[in-house]
Amino acid sequence: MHPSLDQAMAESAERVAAVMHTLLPGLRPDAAGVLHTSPPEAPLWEAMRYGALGGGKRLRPFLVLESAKLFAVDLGQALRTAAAVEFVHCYSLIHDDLPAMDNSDLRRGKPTVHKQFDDAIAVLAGDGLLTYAFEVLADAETHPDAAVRCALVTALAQAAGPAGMVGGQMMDLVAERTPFDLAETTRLQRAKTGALFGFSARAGAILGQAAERDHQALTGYADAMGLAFQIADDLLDVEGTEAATGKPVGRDAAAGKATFVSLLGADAARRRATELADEAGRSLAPFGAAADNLKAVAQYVVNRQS
Ligand code: GRG
Repeated sequence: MHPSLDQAMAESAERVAAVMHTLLPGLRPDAAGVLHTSPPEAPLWEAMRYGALGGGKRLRPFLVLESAKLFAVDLGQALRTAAAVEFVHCYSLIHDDLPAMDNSDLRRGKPTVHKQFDDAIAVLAGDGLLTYAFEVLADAETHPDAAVRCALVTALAQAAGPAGMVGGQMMDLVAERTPFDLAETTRLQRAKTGALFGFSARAGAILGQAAERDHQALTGYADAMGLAFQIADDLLDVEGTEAATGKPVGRDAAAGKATFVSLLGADAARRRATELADEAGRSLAPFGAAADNLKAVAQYVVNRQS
């Protein structure tokens, strides 16, 4: 990775982690302000913390912070938005790992939430993170203008919901028993993975009440970058190792699922990912050098090992 991107991503991850820790404290007072040392709901908060804190590349928060910089958005507002999108991402990983879905034991190099706790707690921890993300966005601390908060909530709901990530996950289940072609696989991945990247890249424009053309430039960037990310993910599933990725590999082929690699072949998939990363960079032309980190991250997602 380019040293300056490496440093920028590490700084962003540290800042977002601090806000996520604050938003997910170990013990919380109840509605009456009483702090119980061992309340019955404690395992839920513990599982939410386990699933959300520690580990992960924190890519989506990085996109939020970099997009926020383009519009001189207040850092505190950007960090809360970044934490919210990471909560949604972590919820999706917790549920995706469940026996009813991918049935994975390892995530981010650690036992998955249902392995560490149990299936029921993992379902609740995912539900808790998902709903809490919207509580964070809807809070006046995220933005003083209620219309901006409402736009954030709407955009994240669209990205995460049936027209976005969850819809993509449904298509993914169908893809296990129906051969998907390239167009169908692209539509699936745009929804399952790309929609949340799209929200993250546009979040700064929403917070900064930017012009429509800026939203469009960032949408174009995220669309190409998200597909490049997914092609790289498919390549890692074939060529990567469990030790480097921190999660099981070889799952797509075992499930008989069409991927960009199975459809295009590894070499053509790699070339396509590189083209898409370049295309993502070109979409950012209106922002000039201010978008250099976003350009660099599009190249990084193609070349990453985890
Ligand atoms: C409601 C039971 C139930 C399940 C829904 C929504 C959902 C499950 C799954 C969403 C789809 C999903 C998990 C997509 C995976 C996208 C992806 C490649 C994730 C890995 O992202 P990285 O590489 O991970 O950014 P880190 O760990 O670095 O954050």
